Amino acid sequence: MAVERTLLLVKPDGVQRRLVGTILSRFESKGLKIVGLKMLNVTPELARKHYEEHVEKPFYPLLEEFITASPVVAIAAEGVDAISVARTMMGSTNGREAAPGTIRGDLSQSRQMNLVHGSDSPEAAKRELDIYFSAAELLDYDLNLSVYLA
Ligand code: RTP
Ligand code: MG
Repeated sequence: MAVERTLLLVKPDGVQRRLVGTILSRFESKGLKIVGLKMLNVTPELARKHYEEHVEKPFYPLLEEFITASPVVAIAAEGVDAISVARTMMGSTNGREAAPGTIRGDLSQSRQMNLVHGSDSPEAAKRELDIYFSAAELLDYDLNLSVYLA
């Protein structure tokens, strides 16, 4: 059990389908803490960095076209075992095979347009958080209710 940070993306299909709030809400409701949040266009250069393990694969050109087509929302999320918790919530890659109850299983029917990305290991999370966020954009704060007290 360790507190981890993970890089999550709402992919272009999630933004196009106006599911940003829904997807963010699922992670928040689960108890993950948002420590960074931004909307950006993924450039081809950024896509090659992010998906470096896939660059030589046959599906890469289509993946690059898809991920650069319109903005994404990048989320840095923190929690105990946040990396695997988020991956479990996302479901398997192909939306048609992803289990009901998962984000992809409930909301996607596509192998490519599967709404979300989540880092798959601590090494990947560190690498991907560095790609999408500067140190200053990742915030340390306590969750406590006193901010609501008048
Ligand atoms: P992600 O990296 O985006 O969190 O997704 P993942 O681990 O579940 O899947 P991965 O194998 O890493 O693939 C990265 C993304 O590439 C697209 N893809 N298209 N057409 C295809 O055969 C194919 N396979 C993968 C998907 O958008 C997938 O999430
Ligand atoms: Mg992956």
